[in-house]
Amino acid sequence: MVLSRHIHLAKGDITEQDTDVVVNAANSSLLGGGGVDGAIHRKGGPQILAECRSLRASKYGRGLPTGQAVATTAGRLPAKWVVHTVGPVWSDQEDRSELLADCHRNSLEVAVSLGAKTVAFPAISTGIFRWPLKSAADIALRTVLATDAPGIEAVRFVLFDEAAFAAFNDVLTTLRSE
Ligand code: AR6
Repeated sequence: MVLSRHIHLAKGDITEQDTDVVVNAANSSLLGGGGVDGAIHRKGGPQILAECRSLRASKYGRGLPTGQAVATTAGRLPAKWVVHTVGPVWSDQEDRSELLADCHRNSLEVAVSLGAKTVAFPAISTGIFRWPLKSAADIALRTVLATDAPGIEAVRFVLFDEAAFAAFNDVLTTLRSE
């Protein structure tokens, strides 16, 4: 595996990141929720929700499909843009890994189209959507490393707690030794 892109792991809160883009683990309604989504709307203020509502009205009347990504400005957050993506809900009946990979690929593609240089991701789907941490870390890191994203210089995974940080750190250490 080519480790050309700078990947950093940080423990912390995605709403405090000063990267050009922060990625939101949204739901298809784009109208907010708990977890990362709740924190981004709470701290970012009403402008983000207003833009999400107009995206619903103009382009995504049926909601943003799982795996897709779309940008708004970042309101009062330190970032310039929020890229909202919808992770898959974990299933032990069906392999939805490609949808989780799509979230990362499509978020990077949107970030490239915005001219962003730096992107922060949370551990998409690992909270309310119940995806096991180690598996999510494996998919997220492999996908970001393998995606051609011209102009993106650094990607930061912002992990909220010790368990998430440890899972991403273990996987990244393994990938770096492959
Ligand atoms: N900064 C960074 N990571 C966080 C933060 C934060 N402020 N808050 C939580 N996490 P989740 P999902 C971690 O539930 O699983 C919403 O209702 C959290 O510990 O935010 O993709 C949406 O509207 C976990 O590791 O996202 C959807 O309905 C990770 O971020 C649904 O939840 C993701 O947890 C999406 O669920």
